[in-house]
Amino acid sequence: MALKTELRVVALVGGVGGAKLAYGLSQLIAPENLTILVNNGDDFWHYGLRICPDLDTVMYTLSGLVDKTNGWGVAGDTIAMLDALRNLGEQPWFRLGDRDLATHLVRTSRLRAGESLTDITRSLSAALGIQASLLPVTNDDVPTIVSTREYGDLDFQTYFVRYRWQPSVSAIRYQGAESARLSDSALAAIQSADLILIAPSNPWLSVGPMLAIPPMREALLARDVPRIAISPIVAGQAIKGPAAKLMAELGYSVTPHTVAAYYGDIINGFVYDRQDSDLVVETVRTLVTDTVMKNEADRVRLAGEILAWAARDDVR
Ligand code: FO1
Repeated sequence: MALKTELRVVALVGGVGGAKLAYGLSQLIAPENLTILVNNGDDFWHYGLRICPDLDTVMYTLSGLVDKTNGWGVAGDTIAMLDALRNLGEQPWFRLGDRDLATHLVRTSRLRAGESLTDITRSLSAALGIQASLLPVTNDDVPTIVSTREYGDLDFQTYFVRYRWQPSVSAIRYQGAESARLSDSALAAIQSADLILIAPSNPWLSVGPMLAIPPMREALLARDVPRIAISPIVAGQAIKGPAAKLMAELGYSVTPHTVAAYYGDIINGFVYDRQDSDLVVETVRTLVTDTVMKNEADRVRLAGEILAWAARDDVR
Protein backbone atom coordinates (compact mmCIF):
# COMPACT_ATOMS: atom_id res chain seq x y z
CA MET A 1 0.00 0.00 0.00
CA ALA A 2 1.59 3.30 -1.06
CA LEU A 3 -0.52 5.55 1.15
CA LYS A 4 1.32 8.70 2.15
CA THR A 5 -0.04 10.52 5.13
CA GLU A 6 0.21 14.02 6.53
CA LEU A 7 -0.60 12.79 10.04
CA ARG A 8 1.92 13.61 12.74
CA VAL A 9 2.55 10.26 14.38
CA VAL A 10 4.13 9.27 17.68
CA ALA A 11 4.88 5.57 18.12
CA LEU A 12 5.81 3.97 21.44
CA VAL A 13 8.10 1.04 20.76
CA GLY A 14 10.27 -1.52 22.52
CA GLY A 15 12.86 -3.67 20.81
CA VAL A 16 12.62 -6.01 17.84
CA GLY A 17 8.81 -6.10 17.27
CA GLY A 18 8.46 -2.38 17.81
CA ALA A 19 11.33 -1.66 15.44
CA LYS A 20 9.49 -3.50 12.66
CA LEU A 21 6.45 -1.27 12.96
CA ALA A 22 8.71 1.79 13.23
CA TYR A 23 10.29 0.73 9.94
CA GLY A 24 6.88 0.38 8.25
CA LEU A 25 5.84 3.83 9.51
CA SER A 26 9.10 5.35 8.33
CA GLN A 27 8.28 4.25 4.78
CA LEU A 28 4.92 6.06 4.80
CA ILE A 29 5.36 9.16 6.92
CA ALA A 30 7.47 12.22 6.18
CA PRO A 31 10.37 12.15 8.68
CA GLU A 32 9.45 15.52 10.20
CA ASN A 33 6.05 14.01 11.10
CA LEU A 34 7.31 10.82 12.73
CA THR A 35 8.58 10.47 16.30
CA ILE A 36 9.56 7.09 17.67
CA LEU A 37 9.61 7.02 21.48
CA VAL A 38 11.67 4.14 22.74
CA ASN A 39 11.70 2.19 25.98
CA ASN A 40 14.80 2.78 28.08
CA GLY A 41 13.93 0.42 30.94
CA ASP A 42 16.27 -2.16 29.35
CA ASP A 43 19.30 0.17 29.48
CA PHE A 44 22.19 -0.95 31.65
CA TRP A 45 25.87 -0.54 32.43
CA HIS A 46 28.16 -3.31 31.22
CA TYR A 47 31.96 -3.19 31.46
CA GLY A 48 31.63 0.53 32.12
CA LEU A 49 29.60 1.14 28.97
CA ARG A 50 26.07 2.46 28.73
CA ILE A 51 24.07 0.03 26.60
CA CYS A 52 20.59 1.03 25.35
CA PRO A 53 19.45 -2.10 23.51
CA ASP A 54 16.00 -0.94 22.39
CA LEU A 55 17.21 2.44 21.14
CA ASP A 56 19.97 0.69 19.22
CA THR A 57 17.65 -1.97 17.81
CA VAL A 58 15.35 0.72 16.41
CA MET A 59 18.31 2.79 15.21
CA TYR A 60 19.92 -0.13 13.38
CA THR A 61 16.57 -1.23 11.93
CA LEU A 62 15.69 2.20 10.56
CA SER A 63 19.18 2.70 9.15
CA GLY A 64 19.22 -0.74 7.50
CA LEU A 65 22.26 -1.86 9.52
CA VAL A 66 20.44 -4.39 11.70
CA ASP A 67 21.30 -8.07 11.85
CA LYS A 68 18.10 -9.43 10.36
CA THR A 69 18.52 -12.89 11.87
CA ASN A 70 18.68 -11.71 15.48
CA GLY A 71 16.67 -8.53 15.00
CA TRP A 72 19.29 -6.65 17.10
CA GLY A 73 22.96 -5.78 16.67
CA VAL A 74 24.75 -4.97 13.43
CA ALA A 75 24.61 -7.27 10.39
CA GLY A 76 27.90 -9.05 9.69
CA ASP A 77 29.46 -7.82 12.94
CA THR A 78 32.60 -9.52 14.25
CA ILE A 79 33.29 -10.55 17.85
CA ALA A 80 37.03 -9.95 18.27
CA MET A 81 36.40 -7.97 21.47
CA LEU A 82 34.34 -10.83 22.99
CA ASP A 83 37.10 -13.30 22.09
CA ALA A 84 39.66 -11.03 23.73
CA LEU A 85 37.51 -10.88 26.88
CA ARG A 86 37.43 -14.69 26.98
CA ASN A 87 41.24 -14.75 26.66
CA LEU A 88 41.31 -12.59 29.79
CA GLY A 89 39.26 -15.18 31.68
CA GLU A 90 35.93 -13.38 31.42
CA GLN A 91 32.70 -15.14 30.55
CA PRO A 92 30.82 -12.53 28.55
CA TRP A 93 27.12 -13.39 28.35
CA PHE A 94 25.97 -10.26 26.49
CA ARG A 95 27.05 -10.35 22.84
CA LEU A 96 28.56 -7.00 22.00
CA GLY A 97 29.77 -7.02 18.41
CA ASP A 98 32.80 -4.97 17.42
CA ARG A 99 30.91 -2.45 15.28
CA ASP A 100 28.11 -2.20 17.81
CA LEU A 101 30.76 -1.41 20.42
CA ALA A 102 31.47 1.90 18.68
CA THR A 103 27.92 3.03 19.44
CA HIS A 104 28.34 2.26 23.16
CA LEU A 105 31.74 3.97 23.30
CA VAL A 106 30.43 7.17 21.73
CA ARG A 107 27.27 7.17 23.85
CA THR A 108 29.14 6.52 27.09
CA SER A 109 31.80 9.15 26.50
CA ARG A 110 29.20 11.78 25.63
CA LEU A 111 27.05 10.88 28.65
CA ARG A 112 30.15 11.27 30.81
CA ALA A 113 30.77 14.66 29.20
CA GLY A 114 27.28 15.72 30.33
CA GLU A 115 25.23 15.40 27.11
CA SER A 116 21.68 14.10 27.45
CA LEU A 117 20.66 10.68 26.12
CA THR A 118 18.14 12.50 23.90
CA ASP A 119 20.82 14.65 22.23
CA ILE A 120 23.20 11.73 21.88
CA THR A 121 20.49 9.57 20.30
CA ARG A 122 19.63 12.35 17.86
CA SER A 123 23.23 12.70 16.82
CA LEU A 124 23.86 8.93 16.51
CA SER A 125 20.70 8.48 14.41
CA ALA A 126 21.57 11.45 12.18
CA ALA A 127 25.04 10.00 11.64
CA LEU A 128 23.40 6.76 10.48
CA GLY A 129 21.11 8.62 8.08
CA ILE A 130 17.87 8.42 10.08
CA GLN A 131 15.65 11.45 9.48
CA ALA A 132 12.68 10.65 11.73
CA SER A 133 13.00 11.59 15.42
CA LEU A 134 14.17 8.68 17.52
CA LEU A 135 14.02 9.51 21.22
CA PRO A 136 14.18 7.92 24.65
CA VAL A 137 11.09 8.87 26.67
CA THR A 138 13.23 10.14 29.50
CA ASN A 139 16.82 11.15 30.15
CA ASP A 140 16.57 9.69 33.64
CA ASP A 141 17.51 6.14 34.61
CA VAL A 142 14.42 3.94 34.93
CA PRO A 143 15.74 0.37 35.09
CA THR A 144 13.18 -2.41 34.89
CA ILE A 145 13.60 -4.88 37.75
CA VAL A 146 12.19 -8.37 37.27
CA SER A 147 11.31 -10.29 40.46
CA THR A 148 11.73 -14.00 39.81
CA ARG A 149 10.68 -17.02 41.86
CA GLU A 150 14.10 -18.69 41.41
CA TYR A 151 16.62 -15.86 41.75
CA GLY A 152 14.79 -12.97 43.43
CA ASP A 153 15.19 -9.55 41.82
CA LEU A 154 17.12 -9.43 38.56
CA ASP A 155 18.04 -6.50 36.41
CA PHE A 156 16.36 -6.72 33.03
CA GLN A 157 19.24 -7.97 30.89
CA THR A 158 20.25 -10.58 33.46
CA TYR A 159 16.69 -11.93 33.31
CA PHE A 160 16.32 -11.58 29.55
CA VAL A 161 19.70 -12.45 28.08
CA ARG A 162 21.75 -14.18 30.78
CA TYR A 163 18.89 -16.41 31.96
CA ARG A 164 17.14 -16.38 28.54
CA TRP A 165 13.85 -15.29 30.19
CA GLN A 166 13.45 -18.77 31.72
CA PRO A 167 12.97 -17.76 35.40
CA SER A 168 9.36 -17.50 36.51
CA VAL A 169 8.33 -13.86 37.04
CA SER A 170 6.31 -12.86 40.11
CA ALA A 171 6.41 -9.07 39.70
CA ILE A 172 7.94 -6.28 37.66
CA ARG A 173 8.88 -2.83 38.85
CA TYR A 174 10.09 0.25 37.04
CA GLN A 175 12.67 1.67 39.39
CA GLY A 176 12.74 5.45 39.46
CA ALA A 177 9.80 5.83 37.07
CA GLU A 178 7.60 7.57 39.67
CA SER A 179 9.95 10.54 39.79
CA ALA A 180 11.32 10.36 36.23
CA ARG A 181 10.79 13.35 33.93
CA LEU A 182 9.48 13.09 30.43
CA SER A 183 12.00 14.64 28.05
CA ASP A 184 10.97 18.00 26.56
CA SER A 185 11.21 16.57 23.04
CA ALA A 186 9.02 13.56 23.89
CA LEU A 187 6.43 15.85 25.50
CA ALA A 188 6.41 18.22 22.51
CA ALA A 189 5.96 15.31 20.08
CA ILE A 190 3.00 13.93 22.06
CA GLN A 191 1.42 17.37 22.34
CA SER A 192 1.44 17.89 18.59
CA ALA A 193 0.62 14.32 17.50
CA ASP A 194 -2.46 13.52 15.41
CA LEU A 195 -2.07 9.83 16.13
CA ILE A 196 -0.42 7.85 18.92
CA LEU A 197 0.48 4.22 18.32
CA ILE A 198 1.65 1.55 20.73
CA ALA A 199 3.63 -1.06 18.79
CA PRO A 200 3.11 -4.82 19.29
CA SER A 201 5.91 -4.76 21.86
CA ASN A 202 5.81 -6.49 25.23
CA PRO A 203 3.27 -4.49 27.30
CA TRP A 204 4.88 -5.23 30.66
CA LEU A 205 8.56 -5.19 29.69
CA SER A 206 8.72 -2.67 26.83
CA VAL A 207 5.74 -0.32 27.00
CA GLY A 208 5.07 -0.53 30.76
CA PRO A 209 8.35 1.24 31.64
CA MET A 210 7.29 4.22 29.50
CA LEU A 211 3.73 4.35 30.83
CA ALA A 212 5.01 4.12 34.42
CA ILE A 213 6.40 7.66 34.11
CA PRO A 214 3.49 9.79 35.42
CA PRO A 215 4.00 12.80 33.07
CA MET A 216 4.02 10.37 30.14
CA ARG A 217 0.60 8.98 31.11
CA GLU A 218 -0.73 12.50 31.66
CA ALA A 219 0.57 13.70 28.30
CA LEU A 220 -1.03 10.77 26.49
CA LEU A 221 -4.37 11.05 28.31
CA ALA A 222 -4.53 14.77 27.53
CA ARG A 223 -4.63 14.09 23.77
CA ASP A 224 -8.03 13.71 22.12
CA VAL A 225 -6.60 11.84 19.13
CA PRO A 226 -6.60 8.16 18.17
CA ARG A 227 -4.38 6.27 20.61
CA ILE A 228 -4.08 2.80 19.19
CA ALA A 229 -2.26 -0.30 20.44
CA ILE A 230 -1.49 -3.37 18.35
CA SER A 231 -1.77 -6.72 20.10
CA PRO A 232 1.55 -8.51 20.63
CA ILE A 233 -0.44 -11.66 21.46
CA VAL A 234 -1.66 -13.69 18.49
CA ALA A 235 -3.38 -17.08 18.74
CA GLY A 236 -2.42 -17.43 22.40
CA GLN A 237 1.27 -16.79 21.79
CA ALA A 238 3.67 -13.88 21.80
CA ILE A 239 4.84 -12.86 18.34
CA LYS A 240 8.35 -12.88 19.86
CA GLY A 241 9.87 -13.13 23.32
CA PRO A 242 8.43 -13.74 26.77
CA ALA A 243 5.10 -11.85 26.70
CA ALA A 244 2.82 -14.92 26.78
CA LYS A 245 4.94 -16.79 29.36
CA LEU A 246 5.12 -13.69 31.52
CA MET A 247 1.36 -13.07 31.36
CA ALA A 248 0.66 -16.62 32.51
CA GLU A 249 3.21 -16.29 35.35
CA LEU A 250 1.60 -13.04 36.48
CA GLY A 251 -1.80 -14.77 36.54
CA TYR A 252 -3.36 -13.20 33.46
CA SER A 253 -5.19 -15.03 30.70
CA VAL A 254 -3.07 -14.92 27.57
CA THR A 255 -5.45 -13.04 25.26
CA PRO A 256 -5.29 -9.81 23.28
CA HIS A 257 -8.05 -8.42 25.49
CA THR A 258 -5.81 -8.77 28.58
CA VAL A 259 -3.36 -6.48 26.79
CA ALA A 260 -6.09 -3.96 25.89
CA ALA A 261 -7.27 -4.01 29.51
CA TYR A 262 -3.70 -3.47 30.74
CA TYR A 263 -3.48 -0.32 28.60
CA GLY A 264 -6.88 0.76 29.94
CA ASP A 265 -7.80 4.37 29.23
CA ILE A 266 -4.40 5.08 27.63
CA ILE A 267 -5.86 3.63 24.42
CA ASN A 268 -9.08 4.28 22.51
CA GLY A 269 -8.38 1.84 19.69
CA PHE A 270 -6.96 -1.70 19.52
CA VAL A 271 -5.76 -3.88 16.67
CA TYR A 272 -6.37 -7.64 16.79
CA ASP A 273 -4.85 -10.21 14.52
CA ARG A 274 -7.28 -11.97 12.16
CA GLN A 275 -6.52 -15.28 13.92
CA ASP A 276 -8.15 -13.82 17.04
CA SER A 277 -11.26 -12.43 15.36
CA ASP A 278 -13.47 -14.58 17.64
CA LEU A 279 -11.79 -13.02 20.73
CA VAL A 280 -12.59 -9.39 19.92
CA VAL A 281 -13.97 -7.44 22.89
CA GLU A 282 -15.33 -4.05 21.79
CA THR A 283 -14.35 -2.00 24.85
CA VAL A 284 -12.61 0.36 22.42
CA ARG A 285 -12.79 0.60 18.64
CA THR A 286 -11.11 -2.34 17.03
CA LEU A 287 -9.43 -3.22 13.77
CA VAL A 288 -8.91 -6.86 12.81
CA THR A 289 -6.13 -7.52 10.32
CA ASP A 290 -2.97 -9.54 9.72
CA THR A 291 -0.54 -8.17 12.30
CA VAL A 292 2.38 -10.60 12.07
CA MET A 293 5.24 -8.87 10.24
CA LYS A 294 7.25 -11.60 8.51
CA ASN A 295 8.95 -9.36 5.96
CA GLU A 296 9.45 -5.72 5.03
CA ALA A 297 6.32 -5.66 2.86
CA ASP A 298 4.24 -6.79 5.89
CA ARG A 299 5.63 -3.92 7.96
CA VAL A 300 4.62 -1.31 5.41
CA ARG A 301 1.23 -2.94 4.78
CA LEU A 302 0.36 -3.09 8.50
CA ALA A 303 1.52 0.49 9.09
CA GLY A 304 -0.54 1.62 6.08
CA GLU A 305 -3.69 -0.17 7.21
CA ILE A 306 -3.45 1.31 10.68
CA LEU A 307 -2.81 4.82 9.34
CA ALA A 308 -5.80 4.56 6.99
CA TRP A 309 -8.04 3.27 9.80
CA ALA A 310 -6.82 5.92 12.23
CA ALA A 311 -7.49 8.68 9.71
CA ARG A 312 -11.21 7.83 9.79
CA ASP A 313 -13.24 10.16 12.00
CA ASP A 314 -14.81 7.43 14.09
CA VAL A 315 -11.59 6.26 15.74
CA ARG A 316 -11.42 8.32 18.90
N1 FO1 B 1 19.80 -10.27 23.07
C1 FO1 B 1 20.13 -11.55 23.35
O1 FO1 B 1 19.25 -12.39 23.44
N2 FO1 B 1 21.46 -11.90 23.56
C2 FO1 B 1 22.46 -11.00 23.47
O2 FO1 B 1 23.62 -11.36 23.69
C3 FO1 B 1 22.11 -9.64 23.13
C4 FO1 B 1 23.09 -8.67 22.95
C5 FO1 B 1 22.72 -7.40 22.54
C6 FO1 B 1 23.70 -6.43 22.29
C7 FO1 B 1 23.34 -5.17 21.88
C8 FO1 B 1 21.98 -4.84 21.72
O3 FO1 B 1 21.64 -3.60 21.33
C9 FO1 B 1 21.00 -5.78 21.96
C10 FO1 B 1 21.36 -7.08 22.36
N3 FO1 B 1 20.40 -8.05 22.61
C11 FO1 B 1 20.75 -9.33 22.94
C12 FO1 B 1 18.98 -7.75 22.48
C13 FO1 B 1 18.37 -7.11 23.70
O4 FO1 B 1 19.04 -7.26 24.88
C14 FO1 B 1 16.91 -7.48 23.92
O5 FO1 B 1 16.29 -7.91 22.74
C15 FO1 B 1 16.11 -6.31 24.40
O6 FO1 B 1 16.63 -5.66 25.49
C16 FO1 B 1 14.64 -6.66 24.63
O7 FO1 B 1 13.92 -5.75 23.92
